[in-house]
Amino acid sequence: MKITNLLNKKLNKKSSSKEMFARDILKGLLAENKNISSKYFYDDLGSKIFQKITRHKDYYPTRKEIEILSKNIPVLPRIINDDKIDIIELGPGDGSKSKIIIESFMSSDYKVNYYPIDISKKALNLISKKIKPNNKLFIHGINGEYLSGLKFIKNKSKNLKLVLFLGSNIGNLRKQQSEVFVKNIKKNLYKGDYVLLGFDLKKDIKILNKAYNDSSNLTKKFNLNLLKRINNELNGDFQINKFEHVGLYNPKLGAMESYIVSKVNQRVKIKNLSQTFDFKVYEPIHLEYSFKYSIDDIQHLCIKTGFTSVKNFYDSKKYFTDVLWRND
Ligand code: AVJ
Repeated sequence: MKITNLLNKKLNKKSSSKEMFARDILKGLLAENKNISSKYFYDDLGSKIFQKITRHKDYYPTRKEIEILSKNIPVLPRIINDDKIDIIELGPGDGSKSKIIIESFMSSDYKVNYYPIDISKKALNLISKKIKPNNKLFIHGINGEYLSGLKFIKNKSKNLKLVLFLGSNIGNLRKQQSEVFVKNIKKNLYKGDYVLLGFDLKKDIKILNKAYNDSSNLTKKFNLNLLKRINNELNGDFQINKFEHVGLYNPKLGAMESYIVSKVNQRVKIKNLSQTFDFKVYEPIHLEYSFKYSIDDIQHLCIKTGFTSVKNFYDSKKYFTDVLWRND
């Protein structure tokens, strides 16, 4: 698989991303309401734990989305109705969903160019093991930010495009941010191109709570791994067992939120930040929003961003939806 590196080559990449991590942690832990961005979950161990979460019985989104894709995606090649396509995936994960989509286009005799875009080179290597090129399938990994990857591909090829942003990754963005993000996707497409977006739907709160507080404590491990990451990369001395994980649904926001809560009054030192941080007993650190959408919320986003809704695909329980929009 060909890989293009769009990350800043002038700077030493490792040190610059590490510096950004340090800056963000310092800012987040000095804030009035302590917080750490969920984008930092995915170091090597974090990505592995997330993989396990996606296969756990309490975490329905991945299973439901695979059900949707397996059942419905065979109609996509007919709806799109061409003989070649650029499939661009923002954050391909382990490639199991991508594979279903690519194969359905290939069996409809399309020539497919598949462009997975990921900030992590490791993620791209995983994809190159899982999905192999052939005479109908060309694969070109883009190591970089989503939007710079999209722009690069737009300049390179005028083929009809289908952008995949699956797994309800959009749920990590606040409503305002998601609007900006989808508008930016649109700017990097031509007229007639498509996007397929995965949204987790609003549902019974008990089901949500189970999914984000799984019975094997994988989510807890996933969240607390952030403290481990700070210990490893920034020389922190967090005692992980003195913190607890809390996942809860905020009905006003329509989002699952996760927090780490200090179990005791304590002081933590982070050497590389030359700083100590005081935690009061029961003081929270906010980690993640996972926004849940109603059909109306999704329709609203579609209209606001100027796309045309083509079709919504659902699993049998309507827990999740993948929506197909066209850039008219
Ligand atoms: C990867 C953002 C889709 O919000 O469900 C899983 C991350 N957090 N369990 C989600 C996550 C806790 C996941 N996304």
